[in-house]
Amino acid sequence: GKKAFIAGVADDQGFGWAIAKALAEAGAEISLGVWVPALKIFEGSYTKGKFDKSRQLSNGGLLEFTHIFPMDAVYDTPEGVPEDVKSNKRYAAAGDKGFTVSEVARNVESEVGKIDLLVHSLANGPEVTKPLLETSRHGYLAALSASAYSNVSMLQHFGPLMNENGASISLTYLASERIIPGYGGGMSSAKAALESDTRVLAYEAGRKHKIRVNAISAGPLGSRAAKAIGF
Ligand code: ZID
Repeated sequence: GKKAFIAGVADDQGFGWAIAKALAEAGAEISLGVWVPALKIFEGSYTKGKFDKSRQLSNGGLLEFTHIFPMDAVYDTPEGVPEDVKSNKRYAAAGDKGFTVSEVARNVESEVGKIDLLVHSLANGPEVTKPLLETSRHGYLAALSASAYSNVSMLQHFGPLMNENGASISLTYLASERIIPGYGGGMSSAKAALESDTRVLAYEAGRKHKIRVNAISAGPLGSRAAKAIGF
């Protein structure tokens, strides 16, 4: 069967979860990258059976995750992690195998092996509720880092461990090309970057790794992220 790695699942409400379920229905083996600050709650809810209803598959089985890796997609290498993050309780608890994109890729390679499907289902924009006109440089760059560069980094580090004919997918939003008030903080800019990068990475990673790179412009879903911005 195919092996999938999905970054950006922290409950059973979002696109990442729905994609995990669809891929499991199709027979894939699923591993997750869970944002470090959300990891403990996710694992707690998972073991306590809070997701059992949404884990049900049509064959009567339950959605299983082969591996769950702590991850923070705004960091690429351990050298790039600031001291205050390193010493943060939740980050320190993530273990010594690391949570940066390069470390997660290495951990996936040694614990899961080569993968066929790479899913980027994550975004973050600390100033998303502010209009672009009022967004700070810091907020703007944070949105681009978490929501767009994270995809570049994932392809950079996971590309070499993907099987030929594999595919990567990310989730974008129409606010990249049309004005949608409320999608602020540089999130519209981040999605525009994500879409442009998708074309360039499809060209580059297509040649380098023989994989496809795509993005889906999603419709509305009442995920945690969407509720946070009142959509
Ligand atoms: P989600 O909260 O389930 O997933 C986002 C995940 O990202 C969470 O699990 C976070 O823990 C994780 N995360 C945040 N920062 C980091 C980090 N630094 N490292 C690792 N993980 C991190 O929400 P979701 O399912 O809505 O989001 C998944 C993807 O779908 C994101 O790229 C969204 O931008 C995208 N998307 C969602 C929607 C929506 O409606 N939920 C829409 C379009 C795209 C959309 O906004 N009309 C109005 C709005 C929309 C569509 C139509």
